[in-house]
Amino acid sequence: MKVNRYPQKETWSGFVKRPAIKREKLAEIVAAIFDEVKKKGDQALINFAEKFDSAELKDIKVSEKEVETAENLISEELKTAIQEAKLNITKFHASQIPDIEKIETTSGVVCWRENRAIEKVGIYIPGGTAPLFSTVLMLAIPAQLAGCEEIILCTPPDKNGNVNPAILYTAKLCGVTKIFKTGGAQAIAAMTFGTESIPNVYKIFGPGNQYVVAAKEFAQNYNVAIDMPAGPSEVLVIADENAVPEFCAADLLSQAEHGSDSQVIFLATDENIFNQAILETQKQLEALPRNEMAAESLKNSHFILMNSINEALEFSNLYAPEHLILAVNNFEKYIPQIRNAGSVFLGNYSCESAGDYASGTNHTLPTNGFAKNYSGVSLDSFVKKVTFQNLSEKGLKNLEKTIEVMAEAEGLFAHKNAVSIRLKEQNERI
Ligand code: HSO
Ligand code: ZN
Repeated sequence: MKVNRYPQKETWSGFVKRPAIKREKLAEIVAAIFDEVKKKGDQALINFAEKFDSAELKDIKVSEKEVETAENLISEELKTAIQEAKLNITKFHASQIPDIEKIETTSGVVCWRENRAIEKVGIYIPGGTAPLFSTVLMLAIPAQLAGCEEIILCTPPDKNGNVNPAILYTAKLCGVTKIFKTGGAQAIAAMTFGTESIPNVYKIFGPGNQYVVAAKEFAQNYNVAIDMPAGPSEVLVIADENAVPEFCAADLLSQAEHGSDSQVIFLATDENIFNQAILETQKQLEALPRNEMAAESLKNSHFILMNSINEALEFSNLYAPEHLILAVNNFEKYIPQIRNAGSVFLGNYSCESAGDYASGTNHTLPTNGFAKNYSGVSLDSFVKKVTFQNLSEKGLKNLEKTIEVMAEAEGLFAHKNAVSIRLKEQNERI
């Protein structure tokens, strides 16, 4: 970890920089994979599963029987936990369904907006070192609440051609309509073009490695939308003299254990808390099963002593963290100053894990500084908003002059005519 005490503001830009990712090579590889999937469909996916996942597959679609079996493979305790989390995530996301409000902008002119679900969405869930079934909850629950008709899920198979049972159980519980054993860029290509088994979708969600990220970017060339640009996971913790160093260390490590490229930043205003948190982080790190990964990620991480909470918040807004933890007294006071952050955790008991799993908020959040211009996934991510309007004859009359003058000034006479032709008779009557 890199330790700094009271750095000058001019040096901050060095701390907020994320490690650069080389992209050019990836684009070529991804384009070739897209090509192959477009040409050969399911067979390409079967071949890629053999090459990249060492799995021999006959069928890429997960069968009903496999889903049923999965239910018996996981403990009752885990099922209960998943159901409990689902309740909270559902409550929070259901509250995002808007009431329709019709607005009369001018007398006789009524405008409103309605949500329409994206009909077909695709969820990508990585396999590998940590099977993130919690991400299934975070994506499938709002998709189902929004009313998406087709919710498909792709995830890579293990060597035996199986999918993690907790992923299957959660997918079924949350209304995923079809599950496929395919991973990496090829899964994204399949959801983009469709294959014999996999339907094409209109929007693709979910985290993944650099190939998946590059593939999601590439998919946008084919009119497919994506949830957001991605980067490694990150947390920024701000601590004052009332923070608990053990808690801060645990929070930093919970993000660091996601991967060797995760970033964690610790900002403290109290020297004592600062020093203790550093020692605690090292101590807790040793006891973690994934400590190699976390240790690697800590190498890119900054522990910085700051002059004040206000200064720490200024730094945080510049960094725009995916997760911001405010382990400070009177946190309410600072809320208005928070500009750029994906999700904020207030007070000593609001750990990031709560939001990662079960409090109700979504854990698919903007990383890599994109909290400056993107929101995390929510119900809105699964809908389009369609506007409606109805003008009575009187309503159009009330806007007649405004529209005609503007249309004429833009030199668009058909636009002007669309109004005058409707009001011709009325104007003659007057
Ligand atoms: N912290 C991750 C989400 C997650 N954590 C899933 C545990 N499981 C998002 O940044
Ligand atoms: Zn996490």
